[in-house]
Amino acid sequence: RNLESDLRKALADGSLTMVYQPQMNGRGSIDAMEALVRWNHPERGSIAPSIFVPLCEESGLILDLGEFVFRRVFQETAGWGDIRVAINVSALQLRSPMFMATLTRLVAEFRVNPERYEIEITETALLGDDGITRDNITMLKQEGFSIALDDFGTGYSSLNSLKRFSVDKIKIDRSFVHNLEANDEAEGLVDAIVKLGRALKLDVVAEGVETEHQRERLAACGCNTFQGFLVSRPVPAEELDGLFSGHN
Ligand code: G
Ligand code: G
Ligand code: MN
Ligand code: NA
Repeated sequence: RNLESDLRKALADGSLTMVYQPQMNGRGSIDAMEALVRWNHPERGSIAPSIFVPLCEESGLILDLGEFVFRRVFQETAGWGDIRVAINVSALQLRSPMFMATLTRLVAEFRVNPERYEIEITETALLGDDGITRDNITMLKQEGFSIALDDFGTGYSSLNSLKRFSVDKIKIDRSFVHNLEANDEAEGLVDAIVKLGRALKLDVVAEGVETEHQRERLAACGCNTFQGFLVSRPVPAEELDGLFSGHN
């Protein structure tokens, strides 16, 4: 059967869920949680977002998926006190003229404070540099959301676009972190990214940190905020509620 029609159903029937992965800072406390969508297919089991997010983009379902994600994340995290939450947004979603209207409606419906939410975009989103994307990012910032650039270093964003779009945070792609095990060149690259981030006054987070050795090498480069299996796998909201509910 067709995955696309299954996906349409999944958007309605509850088999899509969110999990949350912490970003831990140098003081050992949690700076933010990244929300990640999961699909537990009734027959095929778990299907990776790297499969079904692109499928949503090709089949016109990406705005529905995007709305599902905002709605569910706001619902699940509204009571988390002042902890920050990062939400991934597809480049196609950002290119929609309806994007901000939908988001503003959900912010009002769930009474969340946009300053607690960080929108993760990929470098691809900045590449096209079309007017609608630019307006959406400007409006996101005006509403109080912050912007994180995901998978940093794998795309083609110019230094110019980091400034022009008022990016707040860059996330060092996990391929660089992975290579820290293997070679010195990787460490040079990470070091350069951290310096770049500092020069532009951006927060820098390393992704995919799995080992103590990687954490040490990152710290040596001046990067002290980490996301990855070393800190925690992504977990469902139910497992986190106790952690944050006293935060208010
Ligand atoms: O969680 P995982 O590593 O499997 O995610 C794979 C990819 O799917 C990542 O690049 C991530 O950015 C993307 N992704 C995860 N959750 C979401 C989401 O809620 N919305 C969008 N657009 N992409 C997501
Ligand atoms: O591209 P993005 O950063 O949005 O996606 C994060 C993805 O990376 C998630 O699917 C998450 O499950 C996965 N992930 C999180 N921590 C680690 C890790 O330490 N190692 C690896 N290989 N993947 C990770
Ligand atoms: Mn991300
Ligand atoms: Na990433």
